[in-house]
Amino acid sequence: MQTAPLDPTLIDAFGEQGFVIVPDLLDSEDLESFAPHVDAGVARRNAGDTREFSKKSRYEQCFQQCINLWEDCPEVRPLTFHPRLARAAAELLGVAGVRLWHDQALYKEAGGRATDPHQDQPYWPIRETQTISAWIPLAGSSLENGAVGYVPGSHRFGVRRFVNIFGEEDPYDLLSGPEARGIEPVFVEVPQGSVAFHHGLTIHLSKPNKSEETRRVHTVIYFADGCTRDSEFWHFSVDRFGIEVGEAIASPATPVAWPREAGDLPDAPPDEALAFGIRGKRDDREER
Ligand SMILES: O=C(O)CCC(=O)C(=O)O
Repeated sequence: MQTAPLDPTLIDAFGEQGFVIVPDLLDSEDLESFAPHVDAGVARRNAGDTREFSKKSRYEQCFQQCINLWEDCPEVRPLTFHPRLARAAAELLGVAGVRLWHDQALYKEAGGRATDPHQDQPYWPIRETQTISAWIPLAGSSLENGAVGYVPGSHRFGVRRFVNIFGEEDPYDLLSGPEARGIEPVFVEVPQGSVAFHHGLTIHLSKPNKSEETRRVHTVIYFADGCTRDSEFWHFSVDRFGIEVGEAIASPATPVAWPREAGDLPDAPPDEALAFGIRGKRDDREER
């Protein structure tokens, strides 16, 4: 598969704003063929959950979060390791290579609540801040169905604050605190095939889903190859393979995504028991 370099104006915009929408990065036909497999993975992970929506936790009402689908859904693997996504991530970060931190489906059900403002990086024990997420709406996102909003430039504010958005209490509000500097988030609609990238330190949130359909999104989180572990903070992306504090994060849990030969997909790690982030739900964690 051919990949092309990104338009430099997109790279500049990402550097300035901490987020950017890359238009038409993926083919709609490709997404249409991947989408049923992501749907199937999400359905399988949630099989047996017969609760009414109103009985779910505050966190579960934000979205169904299914981590590391690439490991147990081989049909999703080519999407997670799609060379156009990974190359774009490396170019936006300005690095030669990136590894997968983890992927995750974020399915916001009809009636799903807003995702509270947060930064991603404080959930990860990665010292360096060369981290980026690709947010891929399988059928597009709209202001009605749970569009994401980003506080422009917030990745450069010097803020790295843990916000527990997954508990039962209203979390600390990053937007009304001093951290966001009073700057309003910019909400973006992402058409099918386009991909929204945000930096790990960008303050972001999403709108509730007021539509009748689930907002179906797959995401892929990357970090620059060479990044190191910064703390004992437990995380399935490092602890499954015994990456020690200070060591470079490199193991079968976090394979190189770019550069990588087209069609060369990594094998899933062997330890299935911890593979899916079951112990890694963010609401189980202590505040750092
Ligand atoms: O999909 C959402 O509602 C929020 C997305 C998000 O927090 C993320 O991709 O880091």
